[in-house]
Amino acid sequence: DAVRIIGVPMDLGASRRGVDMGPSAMRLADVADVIRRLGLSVTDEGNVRVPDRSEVPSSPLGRIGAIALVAAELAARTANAVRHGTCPLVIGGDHSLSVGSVAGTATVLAERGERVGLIWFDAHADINTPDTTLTGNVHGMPVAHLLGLGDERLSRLASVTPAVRAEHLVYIGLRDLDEAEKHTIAQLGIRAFTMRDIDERGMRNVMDEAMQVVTHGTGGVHVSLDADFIDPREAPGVGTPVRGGVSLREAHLAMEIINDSRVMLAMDLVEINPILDRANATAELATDLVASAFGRRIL
Ligand code: DIR
Ligand code: MN
Ligand code: MN
Ligand code: MN
Repeated sequence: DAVRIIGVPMDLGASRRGVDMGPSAMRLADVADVIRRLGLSVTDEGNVRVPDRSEVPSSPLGRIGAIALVAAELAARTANAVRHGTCPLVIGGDHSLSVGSVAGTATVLAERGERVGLIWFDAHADINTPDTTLTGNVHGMPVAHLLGLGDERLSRLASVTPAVRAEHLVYIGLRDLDEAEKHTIAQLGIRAFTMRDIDERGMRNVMDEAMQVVTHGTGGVHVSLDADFIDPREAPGVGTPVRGGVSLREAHLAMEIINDSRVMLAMDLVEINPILDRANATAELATDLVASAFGRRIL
């Protein structure tokens, strides 16, 4: 079993600065060695090249072109890793990068006549389009584009459109949505587990049902984890903290269940913001979560 780390030091999809330092924070937390100690062979491919803010338009929507170019490069790198039977671990970077990573996984599965399942761990649904967004921030839009909506520069990065079908997507951890996003989720019939579902039913039940959704009729699963999924008391160093998130143990249990299932083809770990962190606590916590997803066991 092999893992390829791909860094995406990008914050072009965000208005607040800082998540471009996420890949450095994860490397300082020794993410490669931590995975290696699980007995996996790990290569760090370094970073995808991201233009500086000074090189791109200053309006959030004006940056879509630059984000699309970064995402296309990331899609190619992700696809290459998956095609070779290795698991890409994409460390970000704002969540807009996932239009590229998930497109890469979807492209390889399409070559095999299969579709990708997607688990989106996030406080947010990230399902705005340039028409519905209230902020202009592209990190609030990757899911819409993976479903084939929005701007064609972001929605056509995979060899199949949409990259992901609504019935193969599941959300876990939602607690902060815009009205238009709630409407889109209902209209498309997307399976969404909010914090209330986790509170009422427990993470084990939620994950069992989620795994059924993303494995039914798919050839494998892409896991996209926004660090704001975890409660900001434990993970303060994230792009957009929202109170009332999952506990550290709930997050580990979710990762352990993913590892048990053996279906994960690729993983994104995004939205780490060292500027808001206590020392490097959030990247260290995220590194531990990655370890659980790649097979670390307590006993
Ligand atoms: C909001 C916030 N829905 C937006 N989204 C965030 O900007 O579209 N996503 N923070 O991570
Ligand atoms: Mn989020
Ligand atoms: Mn975000
Ligand atoms: Mn997100």
